[in-house]
Amino acid sequence: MNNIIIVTGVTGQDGSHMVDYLLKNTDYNIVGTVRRLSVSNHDNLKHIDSDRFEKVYFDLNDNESIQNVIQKYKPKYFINLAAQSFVAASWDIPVSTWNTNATGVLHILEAIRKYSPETRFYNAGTSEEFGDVQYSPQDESHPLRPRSPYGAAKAGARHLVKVYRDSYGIYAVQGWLFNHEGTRRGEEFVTRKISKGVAKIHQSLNKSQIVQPITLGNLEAKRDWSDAEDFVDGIWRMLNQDKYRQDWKDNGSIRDYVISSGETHTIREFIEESFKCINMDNTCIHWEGKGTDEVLYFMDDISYITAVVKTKLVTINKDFYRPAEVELLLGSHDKISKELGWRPKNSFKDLVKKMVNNDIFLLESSP
Ligand code: NAP
Ligand code: G4F
Repeated sequence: MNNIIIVTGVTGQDGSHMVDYLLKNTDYNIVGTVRRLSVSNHDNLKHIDSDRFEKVYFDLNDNESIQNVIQKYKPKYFINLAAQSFVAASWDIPVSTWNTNATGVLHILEAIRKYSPETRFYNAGTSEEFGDVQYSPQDESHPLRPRSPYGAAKAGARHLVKVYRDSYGIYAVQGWLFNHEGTRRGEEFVTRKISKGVAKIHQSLNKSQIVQPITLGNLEAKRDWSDAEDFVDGIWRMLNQDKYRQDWKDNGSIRDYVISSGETHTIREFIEESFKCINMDNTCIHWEGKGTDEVLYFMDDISYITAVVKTKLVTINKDFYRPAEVELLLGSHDKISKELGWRPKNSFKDLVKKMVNNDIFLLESSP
């Protein structure tokens, strides 16, 4: 078997962090898969300068490409981080979401079975599979109750991963990863939308320009947010349970694990924490109204004219509400901590600060 790891989705947040992690912590050669797009989106890879890294074209909706890379490289590990990952879009493009996130995984499993059965396979599972949650914190025993086509496709993939593991003895795992964010997060996801919006507001206020409010949907949903850079190590541990588990010799059955921070926060809290990063706390920002009429204002005390100027910072648009919502996510990382020694490192506050500061830096350094 080759000294090769295939990582899919390397233009994305997790895929690019995984490449960084593997180049730093292992001696493997990394083959990263990319899609052919009219406009290149390789920004998350531009810092990589290593002769151990190469890119190949691959598409989860093209079974030929899946078979070709697995037959050609027969990798030691195949880490599938590619997906249609945006939950909100999964109602608009349900069939391609299913094809990419479920059928694509089945094609990978089949290709591994046929051409490279010793390959260890990781598929990116999600807390969205828990969906309409029954208890908190959610752990590995929580039932799968998805609320979106995205969650349903990931749950379908999970069943397939288990079927191939049980039927053919393939080392195939799928973690339940709770939300993880960072400076490489796509701009449609709520955390990045907020951090970028706050950075723009900061710039506008500094330049005495008109402030563009951030327009959002449901502020009451709760998410268990972590730093994406922490999570790739947890994935690597899941792929190497023989090295980490004390009970491996007595019970070598491969297990799927939850990775989470163990804390939950509303979208509203993320917003308030983000504004604190630009020195706007609850003494000068103020929520008014209810539901879709709710607005967050900046109350600027202009003492020389003894007036308070109210500037809109956040408004609500019902278009950003979803047909069905996952109201609460809170994960238990007890099992992976105990069995594989993984623990979260970066706190919620540090994550928010890192994201807002990065977006301020990007804005200030752009021409
Ligand atoms: P992301 O930033 O959206 O990256 C997704 C990657 O998948 C991109 O490189 C994208 O390529 C690629 N991709 C999309 N469709 C593809 C297709 N048909 N064939 C091949 N590649 C395709 O997502 P992420 O946040 O890094 O998430 C990584 C994985 O973890 C995903 O499977 C996601 O569903 C899952 N997950 C994420 C979280 C989270 O909070 N981030 C939590 C749980 C699970 P392009 O750049 O060409 O679009
Ligand atoms: O940032 P989000 O789009 O992430 P979501 O839906 O939780 O999914 C992310 O985490 C999953 C793990 O649990 C991953 F599997 C998935 O791939 C992805 O990485 O939305 C978070 C919350 C939702 O409750 C949404 O309704 O934010 C709420 N929200 C409120 N306003 C908004 C907005 N979400 C987005 N994207 N945009 C808004 O304007």
